[in-house]
Amino acid sequence: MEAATLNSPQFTTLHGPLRSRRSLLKLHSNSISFNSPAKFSVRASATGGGDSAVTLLDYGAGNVQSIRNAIRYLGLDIKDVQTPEDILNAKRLIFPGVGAFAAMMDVLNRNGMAEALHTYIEKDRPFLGICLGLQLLFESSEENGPVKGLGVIPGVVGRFDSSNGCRVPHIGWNSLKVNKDSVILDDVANSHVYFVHSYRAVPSEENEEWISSTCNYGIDFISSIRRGNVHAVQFHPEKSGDVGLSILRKFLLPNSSITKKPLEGKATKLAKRVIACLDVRTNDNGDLVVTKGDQYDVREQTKDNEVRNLGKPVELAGQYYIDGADEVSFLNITGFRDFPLGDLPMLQILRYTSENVFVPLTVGGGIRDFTDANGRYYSSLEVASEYFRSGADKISIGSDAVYAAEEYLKTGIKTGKSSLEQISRVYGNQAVVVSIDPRRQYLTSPYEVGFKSVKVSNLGPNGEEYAWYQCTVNGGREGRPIGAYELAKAVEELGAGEILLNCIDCDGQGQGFDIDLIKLISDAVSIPVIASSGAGKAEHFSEVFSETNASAALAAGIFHRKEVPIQSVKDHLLKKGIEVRI
Ligand code: 1PR
Repeated sequence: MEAATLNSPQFTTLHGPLRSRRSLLKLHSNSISFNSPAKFSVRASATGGGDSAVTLLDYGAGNVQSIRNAIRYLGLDIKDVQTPEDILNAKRLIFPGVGAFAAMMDVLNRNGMAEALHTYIEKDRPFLGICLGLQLLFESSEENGPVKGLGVIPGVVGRFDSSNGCRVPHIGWNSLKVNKDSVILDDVANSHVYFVHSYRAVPSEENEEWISSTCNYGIDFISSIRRGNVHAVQFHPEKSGDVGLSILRKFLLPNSSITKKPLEGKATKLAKRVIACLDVRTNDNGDLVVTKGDQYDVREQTKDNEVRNLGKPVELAGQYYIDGADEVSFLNITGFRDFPLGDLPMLQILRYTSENVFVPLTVGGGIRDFTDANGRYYSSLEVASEYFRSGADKISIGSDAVYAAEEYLKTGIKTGKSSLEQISRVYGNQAVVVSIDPRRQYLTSPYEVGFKSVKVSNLGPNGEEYAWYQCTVNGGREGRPIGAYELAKAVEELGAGEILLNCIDCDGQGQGFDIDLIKLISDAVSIPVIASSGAGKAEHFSEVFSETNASAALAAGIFHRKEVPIQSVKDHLLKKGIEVRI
């Protein structure tokens, strides 16, 4: 096992395979104060690994931090593949394919890894491919192609079709139909697991003998394959909570004496997600705290006007994972003025959170090109890469996406140079969220402005019947000449994979989501939309899912103030017949 490098001696006990998620997180939060940057030190990135080591093929194109964390959580060392021989000599090989298919095959072919992988798999050596690590086994992929794969399994990997009403990318917790003795999926039948992808392989007579489970998203697609010791999954076990850890444990520790209760669930389809959001910023003492605004004002209405402090970021994120959050989002809300790579504690918060939280983590704030005081230039891609390396699964872009959309709408030209375009090209659009911060502007007539407006459900202060939603930048400080509708459509074209739709008017008010706004945007785009701002009770979640096409709902204040537990929200949704992950 890798020695942890945190200063705190208690921390070294946290990664044993025998601890439950609950006890582990309890220990974690009791032992370290996450407000104090001085208590952090950076963990070594790769381990040497002895005989018990798991060999990991990381070809350098994306975020594989999550799978590293999951392997270490299960108590195993990691040996990184350096040469094709490392593949051939592996005792147990994991290939977490990330990025784009063509780029991946190019790297694997150039450095001889593709051939070694083919040989390893043909010899029936223990293999687990994840996501692209499943797709590469097929004959070819249509992603930027056709591009040839390893050709071990008959079939072509194609794109999901959004014309049948399914949002692409397929993001979220969907159910598995396990249809043969799959070994690693034996204990998790009918559970939700986390998918994030736009391309998929479909079952056919030719590949039928390989298929161990399927999933439905508009069509039946292959969610896992197994033949002998060769396994591959389209979903992300390292992001699928206890169910995912159980799958990894079965592959990595097949002879483990730990008997775990089967985690069988009642999943039937893509679940609606409940997301906990942590707005993070430095308070007046220099500590990074979770804060929460009222209509984006995060300062207390007291004489000292101090920043509202609702807790420690890593502890709260860990708690929300235990409580059943389907995702956790961190928004570095002063990122627009502070350079995030100078903000090491934010990166450390991500690192420590991702060691123990096995659901997707999104981070936003300050993702843009930046030149520091010494004249050193950092591209937005570098900023995003640092976030991914620190454990983020998705990054969220706010202000910079507004500027990119304005430019695109003005010229009609995709320059490929905006942060949004660059990051989605390298990491895939499923890894890029655009966070919109609109403010409602009432109108007496829908023709008063050149932006898309709605007939509002509640009249404006002067009896206005219409409103448009003006986008803002810099944490709501500056209104821009673009509406939320126009922005959403533009960023979808520029490569956003998901939209986080806030509403400044509703933020922190507890009066419910802005249904008019969420309906407008979720009907306008074919990528998933996360409804945000205004949740005050469980009924607000069922309302937003019943009345709009939102794929997920996010809340902050009610969870931080412990007014409504995440589980109560989910129980309520289940009672209303809305499928959620349990
Ligand atoms: O512009 O790329 O640097 O990103 C900045 C990010 O920080 C954006 O995503 C922006 O939404 C966020 N942000 C900036 N200032 C604030 C602020 O509050 N002063 N927070 C802020 C936005 C809104 C939600 C909130 C929901 C739910 N926070 O994330 O969590 O409204 O709250 P509720 O359930 O309590 O109503 P860039």
